[in-house]
Parts: sequence; C-alpha cells; structure tokens
Amino acid sequence: MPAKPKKSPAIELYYWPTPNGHKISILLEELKLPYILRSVNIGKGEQFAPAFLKISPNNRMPAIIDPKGPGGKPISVFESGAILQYLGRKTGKFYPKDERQRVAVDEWLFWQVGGLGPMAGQANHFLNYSKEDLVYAKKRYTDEVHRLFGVMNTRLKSRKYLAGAYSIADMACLSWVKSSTRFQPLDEFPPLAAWMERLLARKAVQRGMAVGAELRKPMTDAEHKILFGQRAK
Ligand SMILES: N[C@@H](CCC(=O)N[C@@H](CS)C(=O)NCC(=O)O)C(=O)O
Repeated sequence: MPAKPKKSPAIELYYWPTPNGHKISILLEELKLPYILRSVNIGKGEQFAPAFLKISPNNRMPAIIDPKGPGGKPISVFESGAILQYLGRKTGKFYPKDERQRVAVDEWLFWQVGGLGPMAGQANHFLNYSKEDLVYAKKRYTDEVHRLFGVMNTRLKSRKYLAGAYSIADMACLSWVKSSTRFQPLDEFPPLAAWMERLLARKAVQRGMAVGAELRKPMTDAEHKILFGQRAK
C-alpha cells in the first residue's frame, strides 16, 4: 500500500486580535493551512515574556513558528510583512513568482507596513487612547489616513485588487482600512469601499478576522500602562 502523504505539522501563530494579527490569520485561513493559535495578551504584557522575545525581539505580535521551515527545520518569523512574504513563498499562493508582479505586490505591502499601518495606528492612539486631548496630533494622523485612503482609492479605480490578483498586499491593508472606518468613513472613496466589501465577502477573510475576537475587551488602566510609554529596557 502506498504510504499516506505526511501532513505538514501545524504552524504556531502568536497572535492577538488586532489589525496586525488579522493579516496573518486571514492568510492562514485563505491557505487552509493548519495552525495552532498561541495568544499573546499584549494588555497583560505577554509580549515581554523571554520565550516570546526570542522569536519576536521587538515585543510585538504577530509572529509564527513553522516547524517545517527551510531544509525541513523549524523557523520563526516576526514582522507581519515578513510573515506574509514567507508564507507566500512557501506555498506559492497570493504572492506571484513573476518578478514584475511580485514587485507590485511588494510595493503595496511595504506601503501598508510603512504607511497605512503606522499612520492609522497613531490616529487611533490619539483619538482613543491618549489621556491628553492633542488636537494637532489627531489632525496630523487623521489627515494622513485620509490622504492614504485617497491613494488607495485612486489605485482601485481601475482594478479590483491593489496589485494584480488578490494577494498578501490586499490582506495586509484590509483590517487597517476597516478599523479606520470608525473615524474615517468611506463615502468619499467608492472604489475603496467596494474593494473592502469584496474582501469582506470572502469566507476565509471572515474566519480570519473572527479569530480570537472573544479575547478582546475594553482597555483597562493597568493595560494602558503596559502598552504605552514603553522605553528601552
Ligand atoms: N511592525 C509590526 C507591528 C506589530 C504591532 O504593532 N503589534 C502590536 C499590536 S497591533 C503589538 O504587538 N503591540 C504590543 C506592544 O505595544 O507592546 C508588524 O507589522 O508586525
């Protein structure tokens, strides 16, 4: 009898339900790869645990451990963009091999990790978490999100996805766009709104964004102290 093909061992996903976490849970759901959820409660400071810092020295989730990495040996990956690219290369899905197409995906992926994510994150911080009401900071970052939404909107006027076929670049942007609609509605940006609805209609996206949703609670003062005002240790 022919030997049954061995199933790949499950990837460990170090995760908390935030837009940066969603990027990876969405991709894993899209890929239908088995994974084990390792929650990292960032409000409780679990991102500072020495074992976690070994795989994610920036004390940020998401991170993964793939027990079957290059050469069949385990590998850990931190930084959401690096994880998306790694899984894209490993599976050959949602990350084209053709160099021109790959460059386009990389452009929009880096645009997200260096622009949309940090700017929307700061806007959210000053609108919802700052103990001081800093008008300039709120305007600076909400303006920037508005500008970035405009850039995406223009790009999506003539295409369904950011870079060719549906890719890791779209997955990276989705949860940041969705969460930012709390302060920046999409009425001014119809192609962007249509893109968001197109992605949200995907079952894998719905599953990915639901991962760990029950873990998320309103932030307490103790959690605020852990998350904000961090300095080098
Ligand atoms: N550039 C990182 C950002 C990740 C990040 O900011 N994660 C946040 C949650 S969304 C976190 O783990 N925060 C923990 C902390 O602030 O200590 C990535 O893209 O992976």
